[in-house]
Amino acid sequence: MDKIEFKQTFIERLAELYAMEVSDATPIELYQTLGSIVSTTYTKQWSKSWQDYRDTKQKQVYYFSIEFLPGKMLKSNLLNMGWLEIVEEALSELGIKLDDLIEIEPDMALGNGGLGRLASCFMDSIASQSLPGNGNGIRYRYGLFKQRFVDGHQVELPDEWLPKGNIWEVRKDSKAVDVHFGGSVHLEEHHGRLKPVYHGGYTVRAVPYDTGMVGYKNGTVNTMRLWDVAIPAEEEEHYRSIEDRRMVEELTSVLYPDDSNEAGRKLRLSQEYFFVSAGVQSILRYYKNLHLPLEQISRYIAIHINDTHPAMCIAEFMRLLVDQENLKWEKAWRLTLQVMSYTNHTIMAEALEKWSIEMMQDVCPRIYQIIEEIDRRFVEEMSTFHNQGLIQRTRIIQDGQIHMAHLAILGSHSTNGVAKIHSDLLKNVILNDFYVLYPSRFNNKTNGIAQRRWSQLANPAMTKVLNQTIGDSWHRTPTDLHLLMNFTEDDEVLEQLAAAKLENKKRLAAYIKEHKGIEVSPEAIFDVQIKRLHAYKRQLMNLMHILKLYFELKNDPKRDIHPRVFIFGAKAAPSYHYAKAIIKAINETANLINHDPDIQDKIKVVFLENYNVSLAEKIIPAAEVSEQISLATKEASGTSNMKLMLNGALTIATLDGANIEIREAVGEENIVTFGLTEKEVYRYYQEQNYRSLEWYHNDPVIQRILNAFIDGTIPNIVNEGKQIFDSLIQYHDEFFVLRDFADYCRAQEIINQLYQDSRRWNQISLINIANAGIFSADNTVERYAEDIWQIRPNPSSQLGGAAQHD
Ligand code: Z57
Repeated sequence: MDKIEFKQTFIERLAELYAMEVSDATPIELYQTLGSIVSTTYTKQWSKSWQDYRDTKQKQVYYFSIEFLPGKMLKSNLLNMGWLEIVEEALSELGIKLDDLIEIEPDMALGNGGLGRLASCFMDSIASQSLPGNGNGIRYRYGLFKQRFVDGHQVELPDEWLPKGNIWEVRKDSKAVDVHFGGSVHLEEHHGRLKPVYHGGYTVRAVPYDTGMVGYKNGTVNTMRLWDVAIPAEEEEHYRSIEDRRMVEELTSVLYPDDSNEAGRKLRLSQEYFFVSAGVQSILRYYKNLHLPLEQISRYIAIHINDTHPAMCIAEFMRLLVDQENLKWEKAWRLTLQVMSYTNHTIMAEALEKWSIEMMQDVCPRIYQIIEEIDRRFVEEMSTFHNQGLIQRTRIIQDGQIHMAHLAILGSHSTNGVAKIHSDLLKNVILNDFYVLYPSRFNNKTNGIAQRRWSQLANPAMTKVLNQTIGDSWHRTPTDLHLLMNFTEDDEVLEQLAAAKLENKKRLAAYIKEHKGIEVSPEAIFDVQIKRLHAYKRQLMNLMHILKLYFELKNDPKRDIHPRVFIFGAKAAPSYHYAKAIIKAINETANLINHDPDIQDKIKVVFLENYNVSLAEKIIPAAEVSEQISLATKEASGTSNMKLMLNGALTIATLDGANIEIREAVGEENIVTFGLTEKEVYRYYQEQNYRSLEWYHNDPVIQRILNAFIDGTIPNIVNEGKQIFDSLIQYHDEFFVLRDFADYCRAQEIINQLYQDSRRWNQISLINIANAGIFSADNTVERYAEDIWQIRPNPSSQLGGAAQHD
């Protein structure tokens, strides 16, 4: 489609939809019109992709995730269709700013943070690599809450994203399946086999809403299928009371707002079984329509379990094969192992899912029976070869609880971590017992990001410089960013990249002014920490360093530091009081510092509200310092570290998660690391000799800072300040904040020094961009495809699978 054609189509479509002319239409109508053109265009390719997969019986992967976090899709779809520039120009000739229409779309926020965003980055890359892959999840009516600050406190507002109209989804009533909950099950003998007989309980209908996942200029459009719940027409009489109906509606009503923390609620377990059962049933129905032998299903189908939330896939698949398809247990189990694979995303104990037997019996009694049988056979089989201790530690059911990670590992052929250090910790420490039993199941797949969204889409200024300097092969082959390494001494390129950064900083400064009323200088260092608020991520340590600078400037207003703006974006789980206390403390400190004339604008603190994908797209291109300061071993991978690096920020990092691989990629001179190492952290655990109180007593700087939390220096945080102080002293500073603090300050001073030499700084920035290509999710999903899923690019995609040229 060329510009003239597009303008014609746009005018016609607007007339068809609204009987209007451009000059009369509101931005919403213009947005709907553009969205309609985009979706009707890719729909042809969508059904073509789908038919290709079916007709040629290609193996497909189904990525089961309880969260997806795509953000806005209009610009991404335009980019991937290759339409972005033409549409931008054409609209502007019609007097319309594309950016204004983009703002209309609500963020699709069906996820909390890293886990959900990773799933969406993978959806983009799977389609962009012409891989046959589908998402499977829940269509929550309310996405992650909207965050507001009231007197510095986080307040949560519901995220009603659907009434605004979701133009990308297609409801498919004909593909609905029924899911049974509750009641009881007993087994009866039937022709020599035990068959389940269900009593009571209730059946709900799962109705899919499909969304096209548009690949990058390759004609591939895959499907993200999200399930909504409905009351089946023929079951109406079972749901007569309002209470019963409400119970059903509740199933897909809200996303649990806890990241890396398990609530252990019955509704959550019901949500898990709902999307697992609906997804697995629809996969099996599809497979049976291919008329292939069930014994060969693993040649055609792979199911991926994203964290343990969908781990019941294993039991549900067994249920369908054994109860419905009459396969023998042993055969069904062999197929299940071949089909299933699992990714672990955390070693934090509080995030590892366990369900009580009673609750699971209550929600899905047949699934419980099957898990019990898997567990029984495991114990029986292992008893001849292994010691009881090992068996008891690895079995699924222990002390009345079902360990979902154990189910996921024992019921799949692959378990992977999400960064080298994380996968090694799984093998050698956290899951070592399982590694001893099944060493070949364990592997690493370092996370990756949707490169094009986090460069071309979010950062057009930098993109322009890169295109002029190294061409545009990096759009499809992100590792071609390495061509930039030829320009480390090229002053013109260094200046141009710096100019692009300055432009982005000015835009962010305007956003900050508009939304917070805070004036920040674009000449200051933009220092960014954007991620969920969690104690292990140590936003508190960042705040303590800010306070240190503040006190130094108060003592000596002439102290020469380069002006810095500390930017935070973070939501806290509504029930996570400690995290909320830290939000309050940051907000009050911001108030204190930003209004103190003694500081002369040398430091500013900005906590932007409602951090989400769209806000990330505004912050990241403007960032110069990337705060990745979790306690070593705690952050499985991190992904904002990759996004910020790609946009030329210098990372200040602990040796945790993917930070380690970033250091390997850029070299030690182009990253600033500090803090305890993995080995040192584990030594402290072993010797149990960390005394945070001693670090407080022996360090007057730490004393002055911690006292500020309880002596009124930071105003209005009487309770929060005490809670924070106590966490560090009385409760022994679980995440070694005091232990790492001095080294963190040393690292921050290095950054301050480096910034004085702008050429050196610009070189570091360039080197970070140049080496970010390996963190493209394109590469990551390619490794999953080859090593775990055994799927290949669709040979009839517009790129013919492997040959990839624009
Ligand atoms: C979540 O966002 C992550 C792990 C979890 O177990 C849950 Br629940 C939610 C995050 C990790 O904390 C990050 O380190 C990682 O980069 C991300 O998952 C994607 O793997």
